[in-house]
Amino acid sequence: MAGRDLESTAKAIVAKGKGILAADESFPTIKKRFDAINVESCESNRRAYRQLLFTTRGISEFISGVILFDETIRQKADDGTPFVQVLQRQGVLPGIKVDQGAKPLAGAAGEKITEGLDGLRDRLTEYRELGAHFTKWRAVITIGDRIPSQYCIDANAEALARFAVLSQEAGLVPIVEPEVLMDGDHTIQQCFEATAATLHSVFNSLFEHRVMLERMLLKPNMVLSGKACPQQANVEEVARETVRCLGRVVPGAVPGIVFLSGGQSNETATANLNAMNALDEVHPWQLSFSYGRALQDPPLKTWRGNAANIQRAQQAFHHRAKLNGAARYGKYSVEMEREPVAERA
Ligand code: 5MM
Repeated sequence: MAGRDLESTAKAIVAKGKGILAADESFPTIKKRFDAINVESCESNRRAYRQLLFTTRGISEFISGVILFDETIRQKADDGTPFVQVLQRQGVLPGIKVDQGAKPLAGAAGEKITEGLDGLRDRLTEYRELGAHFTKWRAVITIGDRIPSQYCIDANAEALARFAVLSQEAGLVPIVEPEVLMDGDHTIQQCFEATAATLHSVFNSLFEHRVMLERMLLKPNMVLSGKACPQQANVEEVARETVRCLGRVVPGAVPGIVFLSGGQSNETATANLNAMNALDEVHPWQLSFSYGRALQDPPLKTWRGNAANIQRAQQAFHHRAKLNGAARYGKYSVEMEREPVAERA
């Protein structure tokens, strides 16, 4: 029964036309985002900002789930309603980031390992009681001079698999996020190779750790040229190479792939997802989004910590979610970027 529930939850998260809002920025990351708009990163500002996002009317048409941070899953709206309930009333599933960040990997200069396995079983039980339906763990893989090493890839894959099987044991759908960073001057081909090697190792570990693939989701990077690569692959190439890479290594039992945006512009992240869904080829998984920056940039920059801007910020968030919803069908166009934004109270 629990198994069947997890399968339906995983499928509901990647329902047609919908994707995930990643609002799980840890303290250092949200501080970086707030610094950019000159807003102090204190508990009340973080609560006010997350409330703005979660109370945007009509988001459940395009957003199926929200990934929360430990502080956020315990916070309440102005009227005392826990955020978890605010989301549930909207018809949006609350999830939780359970990793404790990427730290330097001993013995591997320039590479990282994600921590957070100690005590995870107990934390998962608590998150489940707080109302979470799914979990997320991010591993970071860097492309550079003779990296990523197989050692780094395998160590992260092992941790991802331990996280995933513990989540399923706790009745939570794990979102497995191995991110190959787009920082650097590598080519799209180098990204393809690093992504394929990473996913190969991740699925090997998931299998060895007895993770049920039907009850999980994968959150990978797209296959892209490095940010500083002089030869930037275009949208069609990114779509083709990403789907070709995933086709080699992601088993068909996985119900959905929810891409991270990874520092792409809002428009590019939407256009790339759209191009993948518009491809004239059959694949077994739903191709969706789990964007942080590419969904939050417009509302964040509109809000700027001023309560008078909340309504316009919510309109900006709703519009960005709607465009990504269209990209789920391959029906997004650049002209939609300029369409008038609907009034919502
Ligand atoms: C890669 O980051 C994830 C997706 O966000 P983007 O679409 O902006 O790339 C995101 O869920 C990420 O895990 C959090 O935003 C940041 O987590 P930390 O723990 O680094 O603050």
